[in-house]
Amino acid sequence: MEIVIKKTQLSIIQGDITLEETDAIVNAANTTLRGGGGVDGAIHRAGGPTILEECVTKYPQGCETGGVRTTNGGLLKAKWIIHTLGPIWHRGSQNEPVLLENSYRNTFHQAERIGATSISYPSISTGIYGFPMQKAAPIAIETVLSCLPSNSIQEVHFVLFSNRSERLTQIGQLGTIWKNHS
Ligand code: AR6
Repeated sequence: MEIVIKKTQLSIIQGDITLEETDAIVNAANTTLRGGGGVDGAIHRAGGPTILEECVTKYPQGCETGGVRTTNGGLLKAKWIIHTLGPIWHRGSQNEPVLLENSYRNTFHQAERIGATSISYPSISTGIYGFPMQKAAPIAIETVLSCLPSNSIQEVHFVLFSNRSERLTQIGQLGTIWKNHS
């Protein structure tokens, strides 16, 4: 599923983000930036040790919720990994939607700053961090849309890895929002 809004092409893709060929891919990391499970583990495994090396040397303090830290893409096709820390879901009691928005917005603007023309997002916080997919999907798309038009980003991929029903939920939500914007 894809659509062009304000000259940027947005696509929903099913697959493994480590195979993406966009300039930048976003990592749903943790506060230490030392790797972990989920998409974080997959990126470090596929990208090799230079990603962790740069995290350790450049970012000894790790990352705060909603923050961004950029490293090389190692063995991946992407030039850059933009690591962000999404919020842990506490039933919505700790400002999680706004923190998730910050992750999407800050990674998008960081991609623009480093001169990326394309970016791939995983579904931040919806795995181990427990953010409900139905709530996260509209935040993801609305926040990226609010960053458009962009001087540099021509392509945005939302890469979904999850099982079929979650995927359909997200695609349905994104589709509705897209319709309202087109
Ligand atoms: N490609 C695309 N999406 C993926 C991939 C992949 N290869 N692998 C998993 N996903 P999660 P979080 C999806 O748990 O919730 C880590 O341990 C997955 O299906 O990776 O932000 C970090 O170090 C889900 O929809 O990230 C942190 O400790 C989405 O990516 C913690 O997990 C996000 O799931 C962060 O938790």
